[in-house]
Amino acid sequence: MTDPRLPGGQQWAAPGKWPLVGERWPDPALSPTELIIEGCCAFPQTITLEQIASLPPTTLTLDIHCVTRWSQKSLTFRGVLLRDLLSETQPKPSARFVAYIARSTRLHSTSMPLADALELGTLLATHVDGEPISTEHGGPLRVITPGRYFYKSLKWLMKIELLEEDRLGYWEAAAGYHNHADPWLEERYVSSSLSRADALALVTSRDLSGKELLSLDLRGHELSHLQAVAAILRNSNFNRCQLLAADFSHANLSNATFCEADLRGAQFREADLEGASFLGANLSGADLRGASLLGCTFVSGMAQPTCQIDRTTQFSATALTMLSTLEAEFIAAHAHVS
Ligand SMILES: Nc1nc2c(c(=O)[nH]1)N[C@H]1C(S)=C(S)[C@@H](COP(=O)(O)O)O[C@H]1N2
Ligand SMILES: [Mo]
Repeated sequence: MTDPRLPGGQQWAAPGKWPLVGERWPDPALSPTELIIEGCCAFPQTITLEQIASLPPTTLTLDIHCVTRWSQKSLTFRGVLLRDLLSETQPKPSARFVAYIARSTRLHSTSMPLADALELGTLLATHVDGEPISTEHGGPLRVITPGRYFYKSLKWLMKIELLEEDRLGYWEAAAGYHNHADPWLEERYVSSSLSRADALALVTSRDLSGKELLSLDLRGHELSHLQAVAAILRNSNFNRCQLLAADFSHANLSNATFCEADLRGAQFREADLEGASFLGANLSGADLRGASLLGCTFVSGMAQPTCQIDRTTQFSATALTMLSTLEAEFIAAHAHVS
């Protein structure tokens, strides 16, 4: 049975357990009390949080969908509509994009077409479920962009810039996250710039170490002993592959799928496996110590069975805290956890 509220490839996170993703903390050296609005508008402004609090509030209840495949049901955000804040500044007709910049050390950012941001009902939120948004989750002011993956909802909003031309955000530029980001269209990543023929040639060489190959589709290939140390293979599809003793140590496999793959003796030490799926895979003898497992799936697929693990499959105890209770209990019961 599919849940009509859940976009494809997502799973519900445990109720009340809202995961933390991306930056954990704002830059303490930058002041959190003001919001700057500038760029293509008649009246650039600096507004205090107090002024924002005195504007008519809007509440919005929505499900959030992270690109790493977890969703969280029914969070109620309160704040002011982007539309209401911007009307004061009188955006010029040339303002076609909006960029949000965070009060963080890397000046984290994201952007989108201004028309989309307004139409989606973007909210600059101060509260969630009746409480001020916590600092880790982006308080005192965070962007909430309904209808997009959650990376379009920037934490610790410091500046709104109205732009004539788009400027790719942090994740969009650094990690290949899709710039449109509609979860109902599964717009997670842009594809690798490699042609399929070039990608297959690389795969035939069995050595992907250090290569960057987003969204590679390798379904069903015989790839035993593949060397993929520190390779960047986000969103790649390894379903039903033979990957005996393959080495993915330190690789970035965020959102990769390994459904029904033969991964006996495979190495995943220190790999980034956020949002990866191992349904129906054989992980006997595999080593996942030190891997990051937030939103990773091992148990209870609709179509695929639970993965096979045993006492020769190794996990770090700390990694289990990143999993849902169901997943963590399953691993603790069957694998070697140290
Ligand atoms: N400033 C800032 N905002 C950010 C990010 C970030 O790294 N820095 N990550 C984005 C991503 S990828 C997600 S999924 C959500 C996570 O928000 P949460 O930690 O409140 O769940 O924040 C988004 N906004
Ligand atoms: Mo995300």
